[in-house]
Amino acid sequence: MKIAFLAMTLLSALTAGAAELTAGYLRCEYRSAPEGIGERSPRLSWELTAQEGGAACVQRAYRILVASSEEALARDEGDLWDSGKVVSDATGGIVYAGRPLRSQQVCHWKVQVWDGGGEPSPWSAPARWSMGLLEFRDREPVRWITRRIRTAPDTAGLVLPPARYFRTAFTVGKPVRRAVAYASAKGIYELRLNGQQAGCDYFTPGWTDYRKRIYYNTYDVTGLLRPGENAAGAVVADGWYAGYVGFGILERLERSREFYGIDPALFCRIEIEYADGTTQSVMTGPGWKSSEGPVRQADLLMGEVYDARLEQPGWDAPGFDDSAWEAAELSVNPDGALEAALTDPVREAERIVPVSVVQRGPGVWIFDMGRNFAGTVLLKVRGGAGRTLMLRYGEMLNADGSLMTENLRHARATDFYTMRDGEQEWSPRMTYHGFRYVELTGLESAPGAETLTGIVLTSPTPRAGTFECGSELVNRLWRNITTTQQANFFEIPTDCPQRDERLGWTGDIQIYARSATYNADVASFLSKWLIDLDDAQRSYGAYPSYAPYPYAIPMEYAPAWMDAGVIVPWTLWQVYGDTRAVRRAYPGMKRFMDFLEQGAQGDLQPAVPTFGDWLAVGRTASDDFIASAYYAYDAALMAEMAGAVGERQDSLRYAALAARIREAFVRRYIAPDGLIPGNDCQTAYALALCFGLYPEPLAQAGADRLAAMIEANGGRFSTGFLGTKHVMMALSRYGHDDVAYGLLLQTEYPGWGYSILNGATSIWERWDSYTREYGFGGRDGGNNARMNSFSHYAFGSVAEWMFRYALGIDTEGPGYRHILLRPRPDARIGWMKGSYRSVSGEIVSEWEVGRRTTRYRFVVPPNTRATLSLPGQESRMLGPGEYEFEFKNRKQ
Ligand code: RAM
Repeated sequence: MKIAFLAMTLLSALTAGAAELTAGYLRCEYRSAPEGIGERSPRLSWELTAQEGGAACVQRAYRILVASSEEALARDEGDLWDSGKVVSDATGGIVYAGRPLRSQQVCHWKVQVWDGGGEPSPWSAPARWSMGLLEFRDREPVRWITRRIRTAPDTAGLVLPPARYFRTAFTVGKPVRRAVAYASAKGIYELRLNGQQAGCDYFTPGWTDYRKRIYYNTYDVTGLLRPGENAAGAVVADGWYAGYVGFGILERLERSREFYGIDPALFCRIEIEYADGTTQSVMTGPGWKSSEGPVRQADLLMGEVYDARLEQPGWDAPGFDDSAWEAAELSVNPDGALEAALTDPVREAERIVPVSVVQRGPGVWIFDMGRNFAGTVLLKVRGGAGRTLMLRYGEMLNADGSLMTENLRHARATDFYTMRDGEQEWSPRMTYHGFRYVELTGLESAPGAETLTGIVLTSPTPRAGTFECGSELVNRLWRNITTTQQANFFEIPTDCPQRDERLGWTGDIQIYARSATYNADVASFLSKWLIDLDDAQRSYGAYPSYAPYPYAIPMEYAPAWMDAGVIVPWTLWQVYGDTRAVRRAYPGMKRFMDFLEQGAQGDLQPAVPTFGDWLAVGRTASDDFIASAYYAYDAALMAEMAGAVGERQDSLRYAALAARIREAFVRRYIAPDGLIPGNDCQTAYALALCFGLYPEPLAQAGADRLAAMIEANGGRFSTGFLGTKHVMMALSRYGHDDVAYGLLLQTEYPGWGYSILNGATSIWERWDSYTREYGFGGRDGGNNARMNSFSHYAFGSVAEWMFRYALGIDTEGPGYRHILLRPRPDARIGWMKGSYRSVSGEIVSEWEVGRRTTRYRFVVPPNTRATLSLPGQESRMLGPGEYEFEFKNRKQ
C-alpha cells in the first residue's frame, strides 16, 4: 500500500519493497487453454501481479517460450518459439511469431517478465492451447451426413421434426497417445463417445450465417476412448439452421423456419494418435448409420418432446445392435466454409432450486425458480410408463396465479416428457427457455422441490466486475443487470431469451456493449458476433437491425442500430486494446461509412423513420436528429480506429468528415444559447453532449438545460433505449452528479427503481412492463402485453455509468494502461465498493461518505498508471499500488 498525503488524514503507511512481478492467467485468443484454435498467428496474453506497488512495478521486458511438448517446456526449450527477451510493456495481443503451426498441434507455453528494476520473474505456470484443423479442406472434402425426414404440420400448424441420431463403431487397436474430435452440424448437435458426452456444451456449433461459415468444435477425447471396440454417436436437431427463428410467424414472413437448409447434418472427425506414432481417422461418411430416437421434437423456440419409452439404451456405446438403423445419407447442400469455433459454446452456469411449488389444479403445479433466467430444467420422477408430463415456461404469473405466456407470442416454449418405468431423470438438451416459473402438468402425486431443478445456461464469459453499495435498490439493479446479461449473452447477444425473437438486435448491443464489458469478459464473445455482423452487412453497405440476419426482409437497417458496426469494434478496441477486431471489421466499416455519406444531405442524415429512441416515455429526439448525431459519432470513432490500425489517410479524412458533420449539426440544431429548440428533450441534449457535438463553450448551457428538464419532470427520465445511459453520462460529465443519482434512485415511473418495487429480478424491456397497479398493459393501458419481455438488457446500459462515474473506473485510451479514477461519492448512497478485472489487471475503487469526512480506497494494477480526480481536488497521477485517502467534507 502507498502513503498518500493530500489534504487528508493518513490512514496507513507502508514501505515500498521489491516489486516481485509475476505473470499468471495465461490466455490464447482471450481463452484459457482453448482447444482447436484456427488462427495461424494466435495472440497471447497474461496478467501481472506484484507484491508491492512502486516504480519497479512495471514490466520492462518479457520472454515467451512455446514448446511442442510439456517436457521440452519444462527444460526451457521453446522448440516452436522462443521470443527472446523483448523489451516491451505489452501484456496482451502478443502475436505468436514462431515456427508455422500445423493442424492439431499442441502448444505448451510459459512467460517470464522483467520488472522496472530489471529483476526477472520466475517462469509462469505452464499453459497450453491446441490448433484446429488448418488444411483439412485441401486434404479431404468435408463429409456431412444427414437423414431425410419430412414432417407434416401438427394441429397448431407447426412443423416440428424429430432429432436425428447418428452412430458408428470403430476399433482402437493400440495404446492411444491422444485423440481429438472435431465436430459440427448444420443444426445443433451433441457428440457422444462410448456412452458419454464429449465436452459439456449446448447448441454447438452455434449460430452463424451458415451460408458463409459454419464453426466446428474441438474436443480432447483421449480419456473417452477404450481399447477394442468404440462407438461414436450424435444427436442432431434443427437449431437455428432449420428450426423456427425469430418472429417469422408474427411478421407473416414467407417462411419462419428452414432459413438455411432443410435437413440438419453432422460432421465429425476423430483423429487418434497412437503411442507408436501411427494415426487413425474416423470420419462421418460411409459406415455411419442413422435412426430416430426419443427426442420426437426439438426446436429452440417451440420446445422439446421426449418419449423415454423410445430410448435405445447403449446406442452411443460399443456392442449395440444397430441392424435396425439405416445407412446415413451424404448431405449435399452447399453451405459455408467450415472454420474453427472462435469462442466457447453455451454451457451450464449454475443450478437453482425452486423457492416454492404451488398446486394450480388437479395434477397441475407451478414451480417458482425465484428469479428470471435462460436455460432449462432437470426433471426427476418415478414410475408411470406412458404418462406424459407437460412443462410450460413463463416469466410472470397472471393476477389469478396462472402462468403468463402471452408475451411469448408464437414461441410455444413447452416441453413434453413421456415416462418410462422406474426412477428417471430428464433434461431437454435441444431447446431453451427464458423463464422464472414452470407449470408442470400430469404428475400423479405431489412433487417435491427436488422434482424440478433450474439449469442456468449462458455463453461462458468470465466475470469481470463486482459492485456493491449502501443502497439495496441499486444493489438489486446491479444484480438484475448481471442476470439479464447472463440470459442474453447466449451464443449471440440476443434482445430477449423467451419470445419468438431472440435476435442479435444491433441497437441493443451498441447501447449496452460497454456495460457488458464491466460485468464480464466479453472479448471473445463479441469478437465472434462481429463476424456475424460483418456477414450480415447489406450489399449496399448498411449494417442490419440484427445479426445474424436470416430474413430477406424486413428491417434492413435503422439509425442507431446499424451504427453497432462501428461502435462495437471501437468498444472492443477501447476496452481490450484489440486492434485485430478493428482490422477485421475495417473494410465493412468503410463501406458502411460510404453508405452513410451517399445518403447524407448537407452533411447530415435525413430522417429514416424506424425505431427512434425506442420505447421512450414522453417527448424524445426526432429521427433526423438521432441519425445525424450517430453519423457524427461514427465518423469520429472511424478517425480514431483508422489511426489505430495505421490508416493515416483515412484517419484524416474521417476526422475532417466528423468536423463537417459537427458544424452542420450545430448550424441545424444548436442555438447560440446552447439550447436545442426544435428537439428540446432529454435524449437530444444527452446525445449531443456525449457525442461531442456541442461547441465546448455552449456545452455547459446544454447540460444545465438537461438537468433542469429532468428536475422539472420530477427527477425522472423521458428517454428510451438511446437516451437513457447518455443522460446519465452527460449529467456526470458536466457536474450534475446529484441529478444523475436522483435518476438512479428514482422509484417512480419511469425508472429502474419503479420496476424493482414492482418485483423485477431482471431488466425489463419497458419501464412499466408490469406494475402491481396496472398489470401487463402498462400505466396508460397502451402497452402491448405481447411485446413485453422481462429479460431485455438495453435499459441495463446504466451499468456503464455505475462503473465509469459512480465508482469512477475508466480507461484513457485503449486497454486500461492509463486508468482514470474519478469516483463520484453521494451521501444518499453512503458508500460504494467495486472492482474491475481489466485486460491490464484488477482495478479497485471504494468510497464512503461519513459525517465529517469522505474516505477512498483504490488499487492500481502493476504496469499501469492512473489519473485520480476526486471532487474538489486537483487531479494527480498514481502508480501501481493500493491507496487510501480521507478528506474533510465540504460544507454544504
Ligand atoms: C424489439 C427488440 C429490440 C429492439 C427492437 C427495435 O422487438 O426486442 O429490443 O431493438 O424491437
